[in-house]
Amino acid sequence: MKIGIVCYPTYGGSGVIATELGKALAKNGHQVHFITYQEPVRLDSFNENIFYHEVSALDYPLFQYQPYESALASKIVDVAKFEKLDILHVHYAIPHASSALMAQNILRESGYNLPFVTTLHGTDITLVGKDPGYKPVVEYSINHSNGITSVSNNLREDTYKYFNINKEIEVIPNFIDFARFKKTDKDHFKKAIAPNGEKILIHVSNFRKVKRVEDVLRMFDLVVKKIPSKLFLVGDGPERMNIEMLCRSLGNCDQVRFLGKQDAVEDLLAVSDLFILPSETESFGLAALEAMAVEVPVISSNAGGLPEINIQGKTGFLSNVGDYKDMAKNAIYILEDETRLKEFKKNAYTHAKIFDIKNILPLYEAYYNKVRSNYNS
Ligand code: GMT
Repeated sequence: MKIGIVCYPTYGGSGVIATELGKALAKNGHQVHFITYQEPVRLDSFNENIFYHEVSALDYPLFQYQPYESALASKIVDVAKFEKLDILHVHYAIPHASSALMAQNILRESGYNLPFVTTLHGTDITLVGKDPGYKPVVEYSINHSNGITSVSNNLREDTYKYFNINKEIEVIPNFIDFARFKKTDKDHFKKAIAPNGEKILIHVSNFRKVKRVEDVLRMFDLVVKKIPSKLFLVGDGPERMNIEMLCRSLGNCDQVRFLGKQDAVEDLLAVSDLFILPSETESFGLAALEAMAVEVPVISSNAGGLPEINIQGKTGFLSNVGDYKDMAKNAIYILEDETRLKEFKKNAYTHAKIFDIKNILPLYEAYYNKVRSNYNS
């Protein structure tokens, strides 16, 4: 198949999933065309089946905002016609689904049929999409997608709850490439940062409000009083400064390392004992799944789709949003007993295996075939 993929190319779960999916499809013999405003960050190796088409939105003094949606639709039309795409897969509804719909209508006028699949990732529904400033367009373009997938059952339910959707939404969960996310021996590194055998807790996110990074610091403050430990904060974003201030006022900065954006997250996970994700909402929680693949149990909130990947009392624990005291209690329970910690690590890995890309890729391929045959009949 010749597949076009539209996504956000920067750091972020939806772009990561779109890029890794494209890479896996290309390995499986499909021709994949990424259509984005910048080369996706995870598109880091050459494959003869992968092509990249840059969307450039013309700047003009009249524009306060560049009309990216029109530039993207025009680029899709151009790539579809020239490369003879069979299907288009857009990740994150805003504005990708409406650009895809516009491109499809333009192409139809010249006799070219291009079905498209929209994958809903989370904030395109739960935060931004349902805002009245976007809702009518989001709802319309989801309803006019030829296929709709969501990354968790919870997000599927939320989409039906917040929007008037008249189509079936297929759940295809996010996935892990175990060739990259696997436990490796980084003992020398662990000894350097935790010379006295301290436990390592880790949080990875884009430091937006929705991630509640302050709860990570507050729960860590309780944990470190009972269990000698260190905290890695990986990522960057709007809340970073507030979090640094909080760390200073709690007086635990000596135990906390702000590591900024990191490409090789798997190396940091390899030395970690516990992953912390206390988000306000989280459609899936790919970062937590990546940790589990590297045998790191998870302490999370019970928001959104998190209970679908973090299993209470088995792969970790879930608490109500904001209940950092309960999170600390659960973290101490796991960390204070080596045998228990080992058991949680093993369970985390076993559960992550369900989401192996080898299991999920065929679901996307079958779904593309179904959408194509429905569209052409
Ligand atoms: O978490 C973010 O703020 C980034 C966002 C994105 O679109 O990149 O992540 C969403 O999509 C990921 C991939 O499907 C999911 O794993 C995240 O749970 C989801 N984030 C939220 O729902 C907050």
